[in-house]
Amino acid sequence: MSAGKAVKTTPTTIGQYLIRHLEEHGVRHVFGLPGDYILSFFGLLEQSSLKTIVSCDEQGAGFAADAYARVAGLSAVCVTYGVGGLKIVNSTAQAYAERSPVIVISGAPGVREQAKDPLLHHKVRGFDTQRRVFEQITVASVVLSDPQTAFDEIDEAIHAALAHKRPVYIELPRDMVHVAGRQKHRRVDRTRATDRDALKEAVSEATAMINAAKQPLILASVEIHRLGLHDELLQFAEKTGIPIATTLLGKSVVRENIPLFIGVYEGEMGIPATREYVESSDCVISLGVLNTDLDTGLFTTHLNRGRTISANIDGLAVRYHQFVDVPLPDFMQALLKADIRMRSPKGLPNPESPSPFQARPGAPMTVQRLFQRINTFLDDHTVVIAEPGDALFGAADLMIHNDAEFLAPAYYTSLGFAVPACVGAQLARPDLRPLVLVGDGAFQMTGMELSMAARYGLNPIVIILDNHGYGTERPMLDGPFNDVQPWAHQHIPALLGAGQAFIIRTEDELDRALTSARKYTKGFSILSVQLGAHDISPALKRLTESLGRRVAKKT
Ligand SMILES: Cc1ncc(C[n+]2csc(CCOP(=O)(O)OP(=O)(O)O)c2C)c(N)n1
Ligand SMILES: [Mg+2]
Repeated sequence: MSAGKAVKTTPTTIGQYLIRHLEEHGVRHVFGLPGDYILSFFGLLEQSSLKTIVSCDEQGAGFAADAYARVAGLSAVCVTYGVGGLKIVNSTAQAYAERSPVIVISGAPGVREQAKDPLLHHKVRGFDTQRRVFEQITVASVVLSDPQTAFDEIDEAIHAALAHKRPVYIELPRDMVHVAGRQKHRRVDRTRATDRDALKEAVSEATAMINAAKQPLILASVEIHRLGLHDELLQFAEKTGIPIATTLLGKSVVRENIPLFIGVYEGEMGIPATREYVESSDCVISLGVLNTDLDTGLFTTHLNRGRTISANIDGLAVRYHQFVDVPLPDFMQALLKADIRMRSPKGLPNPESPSPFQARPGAPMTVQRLFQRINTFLDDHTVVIAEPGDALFGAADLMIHNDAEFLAPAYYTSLGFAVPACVGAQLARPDLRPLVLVGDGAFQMTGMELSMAARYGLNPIVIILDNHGYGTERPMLDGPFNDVQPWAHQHIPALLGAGQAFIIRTEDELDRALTSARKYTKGFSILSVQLGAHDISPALKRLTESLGRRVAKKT
């Protein structure tokens, strides 16, 4: 703890002002790892209502913060200069790409220390090198080197994170933490106002198109989640009887056990019945969808702009008619009030609902059986966190019980996310128990961040899909570079002084381990599921088969 004074109700110093604004925006935890350039700010955090969550490595803190922001709407990660800051470039890049509002706070040498451009430790090129890196991967990057402007800059940065749903960078030179700032000026609101006439016309065109359609369909994704429009989405579907599909990145933007949910649409990677229904729709109402390679099953989707209403944070189009200054939330609200006829579609595709699972004693585990069993294990209090790799492809077919209970970096796809993310997710939503699905390769990157779960009393269930290497890469090009050093996962609890672990080879062992994990709530459970090196999920199989067919057609 620093020897500073207790935080006053009226913030006076730059450090206090920053903390107070995080608190006011509902942030309760700050993830990070200290170093001398940020140490006094950590001292200040100790005196506030914010709880610091210290990771083993900065990247772990970055991923935990990313998950926290996805669940709670805003988060903060706090690191030292250079060696810390540059380690969270990857997690911040992911937060940028997938619209997750993380506030990156980095310490820095003091303004006075920087004056003669000395070679201080952790400096790379110039003292502004780190900020210039972050400028590329954030929507605002500020250095609080001037007490006259620091408060305004903090306001602007937090506002930008919330407005754009993307990360921002705040650099705090260490001699500025306890310096009093100036009374802030009024922030100029630069958000563009909604064009009411354009909104009216867009809704009227959309309404006419939907009402004339034989088989309208809602395709919803990640931006609906980031804007917190889950309730509006569900109300719209239920009021009109229009079925909903989601994309992988937007999985769980609506709860998946409602009759109107028809599955995850991901081109040839997805379930054929869902794909056929979506592609035969004469009016696709696409809400918050990003057309990424993975979300389109490597661009195997077939959607026609002439049959689409497409609403995004960055723009709106009804067929080929583009509208400006019609924000997605306003469009959704207006659609909800529009005169759209109710229908009751029959024969909707029914994504796999969890059928009873009978373990076959002694039967070796397969990826397909693993996911079938997990599907029966999920309940209303589970948040599924899936790591890129076959864990993510397989998880697409799981049935998620409530909205916003599935997290995955399904666009940027950085490995190493899932384990630290479960810490962020559970701290943001203590009522949920994380179920982590992670490959053995990815687990070697950040699995030791389970140390955070041990330290802060969290109880995720971590299922390691141990297929002895980089399984997703083997069908593309195999070689010894896809093997990983086998890890004895059963020894992790002894190492970390917490939790329990199981090595699972058969279906009945999986059953027993899951039952035990459900009951064991005082710490983490690791279930290391031993799989064949070439065994892959049905989703990945569908994709590789369809790609294979295409290659065959061309040759
Ligand atoms: C940080 C990072 N490094 C490398 C990759 C490339 N990559 C994609 S999948 C994959 C294999 C992952 O192996 P594992 O975690 O065991 O999952 P599996 O493919 O076996 O299901 C790799 C290395 C990546 N996506 N992210
Ligand atoms: Mg693997």
